[in-house]
Amino acid sequence: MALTNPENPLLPAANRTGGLDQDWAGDDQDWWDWYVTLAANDAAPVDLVEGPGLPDVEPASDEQLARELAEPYDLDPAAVESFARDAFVKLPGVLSPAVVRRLAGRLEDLLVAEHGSDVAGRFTALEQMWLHDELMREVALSPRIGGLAAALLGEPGVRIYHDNALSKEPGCGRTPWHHDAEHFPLQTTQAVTAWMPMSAIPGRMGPLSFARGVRVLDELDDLEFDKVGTTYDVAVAERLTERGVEVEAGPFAVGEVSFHSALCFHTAGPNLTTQPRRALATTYFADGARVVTSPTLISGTWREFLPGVEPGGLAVSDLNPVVGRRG
Ligand SMILES: O=C(O)CCC(=O)C(=O)O
Repeated sequence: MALTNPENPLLPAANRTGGLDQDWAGDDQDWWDWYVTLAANDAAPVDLVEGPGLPDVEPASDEQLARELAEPYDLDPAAVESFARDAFVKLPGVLSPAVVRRLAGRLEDLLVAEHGSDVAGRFTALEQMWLHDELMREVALSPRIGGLAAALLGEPGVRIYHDNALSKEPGCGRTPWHHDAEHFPLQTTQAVTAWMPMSAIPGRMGPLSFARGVRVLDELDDLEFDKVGTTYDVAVAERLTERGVEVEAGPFAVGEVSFHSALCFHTAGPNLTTQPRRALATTYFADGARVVTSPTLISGTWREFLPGVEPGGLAVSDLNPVVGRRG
């Protein structure tokens, strides 16, 4: 059911008047707390079931982790074609269970340190972990992951926009339908996010789900973003159904990583398990891109990710090294 609150209490007071063409007035966690209110959810309460747990293996050592994240992935040319056609691809075995186990442990520590443990039902996030945590730095600057981003986009070099931890806590509802071209304030759509689950993610835990097709945006272009309620999310879902757009909503295996382009419409279901649904998500964009001239509040705290870069400027700062090169 679509909801339109004339005032969304999670929208910062400074953003309540006016349209989208304004800077986000809160911090990154405020953004996520607001953003998930834009998703429609079934009203009926559902019992939470046990999650899959973390991979049942010894965590990787520092050396194992660094070696694996530096090694190129053997990318099947068919996967490059399907990314170009579908706007996303899910790749098996990008991370070993031991590396996932090690990262999941570190992520737990970082999230608890930032948000505490009383977070049931929320979507808790962390950004720019790579600036202060060695393991997260290995992931964000990984030649393996960055190389995949460059190869899938067909770009000689890609820069990091930001890293992210996305923890959909037990009982948290859906992530609204969206595409990232309006989230990243970039003049290019040559941008991609690697979404790296920190466990297996079965259907009831809210795996990231993708509308298949690089031209899906053409079907949805006329729909108006709703900054206070769920009308946009509902309208996208209805339109996708009407137009027969296929949605890939399958589970993720341990070590499987998805890459979705800025053009890809995606959503995620609620987390109906007792385990947090956690993923690391790193976004890359084509070297040479510029920032749009009018970033919107949907771009959240973008200035933290491109410090010193002004609207219209070249998207380059000390925090945006080139991390991926096409092999
Ligand atoms: O993790 C989620 O539920 C949403 C993530 C997302 O939208 C993204 O990484 O682009």
